[in-house]
Amino acid sequence: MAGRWKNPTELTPVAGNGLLDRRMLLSSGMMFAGAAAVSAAAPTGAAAEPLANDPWSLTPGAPIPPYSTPAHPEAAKIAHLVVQNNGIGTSQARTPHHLLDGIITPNGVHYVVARAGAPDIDPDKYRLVVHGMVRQPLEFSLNDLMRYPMESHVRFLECGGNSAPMWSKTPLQGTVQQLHGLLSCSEWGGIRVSTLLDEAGADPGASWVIAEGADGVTMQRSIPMTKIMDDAVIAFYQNGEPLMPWNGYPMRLFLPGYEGNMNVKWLRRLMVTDQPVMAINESRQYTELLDSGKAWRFYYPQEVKSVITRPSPMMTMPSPGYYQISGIAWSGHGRIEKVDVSADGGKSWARAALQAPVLPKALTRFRMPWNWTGQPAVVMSRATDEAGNVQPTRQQLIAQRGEPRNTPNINGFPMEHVNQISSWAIGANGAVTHVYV
Ligand SMILES: Nc1nc2c(c(=O)[nH]1)N[C@H]1C(S)=C(S)[C@@H](COP(=O)(O)O)O[C@H]1N2
Ligand SMILES: [Mo]
Repeated sequence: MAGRWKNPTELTPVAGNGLLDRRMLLSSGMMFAGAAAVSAAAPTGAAAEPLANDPWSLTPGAPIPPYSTPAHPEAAKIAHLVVQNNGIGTSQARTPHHLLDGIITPNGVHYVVARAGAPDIDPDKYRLVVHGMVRQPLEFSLNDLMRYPMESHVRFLECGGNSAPMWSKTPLQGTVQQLHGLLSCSEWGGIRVSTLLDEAGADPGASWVIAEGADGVTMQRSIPMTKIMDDAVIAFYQNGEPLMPWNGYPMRLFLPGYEGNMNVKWLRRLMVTDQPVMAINESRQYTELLDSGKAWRFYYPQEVKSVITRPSPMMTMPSPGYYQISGIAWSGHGRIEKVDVSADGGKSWARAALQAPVLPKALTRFRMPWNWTGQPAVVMSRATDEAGNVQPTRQQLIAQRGEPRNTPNINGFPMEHVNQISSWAIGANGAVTHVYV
């Protein structure tokens, strides 16, 4: 084995500042050797001595609880970042992407945006109605709906206001959770909305479906009939278990790739109609006020985006040497085609490895081997989706939308659908900060 191992410094870089060929990741032995060769924690003679029995090895362990939760302080760091408004007004919780890996968001840290908290719904009394321009209005109990053909898909969900802190005039310092945490990815299980509309007999002249939630704000959004018939789902399951209370239990609308706000939680009504309802969430909020003074409304897909989750702001790189740059990419237009990574502030780029599965409208994990020399560096990622959309630079987005008008607080939504490239600077001391290049 040892003969095959190479020190990463002997590997040929593929782009500036020490980016290494992604194909290196195919050889795990080499990768591991690389880490060991530069790691301060490389095995020593002393560490290889027989292990002492610590207290946890000397007594029977804890009994299995009915439902497991991360209990150890280290594991419990994986927590929501909650901004609560005493149940009145909008509360938010952000997903800690800087502490996660892979593509699935654990249910307990799925992001939340809720206008009126999570309603305490009795599933036995709960009803969903389908009415409006239909031949036959329908009313369903939860048990009725459970008999319909079910399917599940891994899909991301992202608030239209996610990444809004990136629109600040000066780079706000925060974790990936603070900057990009209104984003999660789950396996959503449920039934096609088209199945119910076919049964109700939707009028061919109908072009919209108004979805309404059962929470205290009676949230409504207008969904184009084309999207409803294409891939809209009424979801009951989230990563295999019933929806979490804050994510819409017992059921929510799920519209793959479309802005989070349209995915109405605690869904109780689908009204088939021929015009949008002009709810506050589509006429005033979740619109872009353009420099012309006009508002850009009814803009749905979440655009192609990516972010490096490790290393990322507020972290410190312990020492120079081998690292794996790791991050997530996603697009509301379909699959991620490629992710390019730069370690020299965008002067040179190289392709990252995309980890399977690469699913449409789902988070995609990318990885890039990197030998950090210890010199200041700026790492960036740029995603391209299968529709050919390329994640814009900050300058390109400003050219399209106009200069940022205000410096938002980290929880504000001054601009929707912000998908510019994120740049993380690594100082000579290893500290990672958010910069604009
Ligand atoms: N009924 C209802 N649906 C809702 C909301 C809400 O407050 N009430 N918030 C919306 C917003 S703004 C977003 S971004 C998503 C968030 O879904 P999540 O909380 O499951 O992540 O739900 C949407 N659906
Ligand atoms: Mo949202």
